[in-house]
Amino acid sequence: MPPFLFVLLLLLSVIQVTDSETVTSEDVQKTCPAIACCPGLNGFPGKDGRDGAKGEKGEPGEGLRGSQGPPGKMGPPGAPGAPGAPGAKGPKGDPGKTIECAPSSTDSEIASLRSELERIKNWLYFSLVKKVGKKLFLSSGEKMSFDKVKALCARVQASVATPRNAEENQAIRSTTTEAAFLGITDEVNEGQFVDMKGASLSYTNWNEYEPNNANPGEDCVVILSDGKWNDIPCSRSFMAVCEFTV
Ligand code: FUC
Ligand code: CA
Repeated sequence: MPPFLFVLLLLLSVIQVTDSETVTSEDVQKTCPAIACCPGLNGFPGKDGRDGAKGEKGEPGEGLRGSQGPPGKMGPPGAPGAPGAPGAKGPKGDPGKTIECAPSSTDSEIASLRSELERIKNWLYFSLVKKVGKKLFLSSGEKMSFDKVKALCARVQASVATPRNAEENQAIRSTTTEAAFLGITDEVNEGQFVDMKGASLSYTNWNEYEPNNANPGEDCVVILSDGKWNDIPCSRSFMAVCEFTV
């Protein structure tokens, strides 16, 4: 066979194969050396290039809207409102009933009551009550501690008997035949005897050698049967004598 005929046949067979079969990369690798000399055939696509630069943000999508959520918590109470306007005037009430009033005391009745009161006071002053000026001294006839004497006198709106002069001292002494507490102590400052309001004394009638604070803690004072004073322990029991203001 002549050489040009051989080349012609070879070209024809190659064209037939290209038209009738899909050429794969493998085929190319297998066949390329044989067709490398063949002009006019296109190469295969190259590999994918690198990712491009990030694009601009797109418009919001138009997806489906979700269902409505549950109601929120109740808010705090509001400030109280202004007071309302006064209500309308009510209907007129029923007429009142006439009742019989007790007759007021007559002058003669008042005079009678006053007279009776004076007689009762005389009975009291005759034996129990001693009056000096605007003061009344009265004994309960019982012995008790100083604290109880204070409480008893306070309960009858009086105070513990406190002589301010010899006349009052004699009146107190005559209310009882036994020693009685006086409204005098040195509980706050030992040796400084004061009255129940803390005021210093302008009148005293101490017994000889008294006050001596014997039996440690003699912070209270009693009036003895002869009218003289002695300091004694407040916890001991003596007669209660109160003074009232007329
Ligand atoms: C005197 C008094 C005391 C007590 C005693 C028995 O010493 O001063 O207070 O009464 O006697
Ligand atoms: Ca004493």
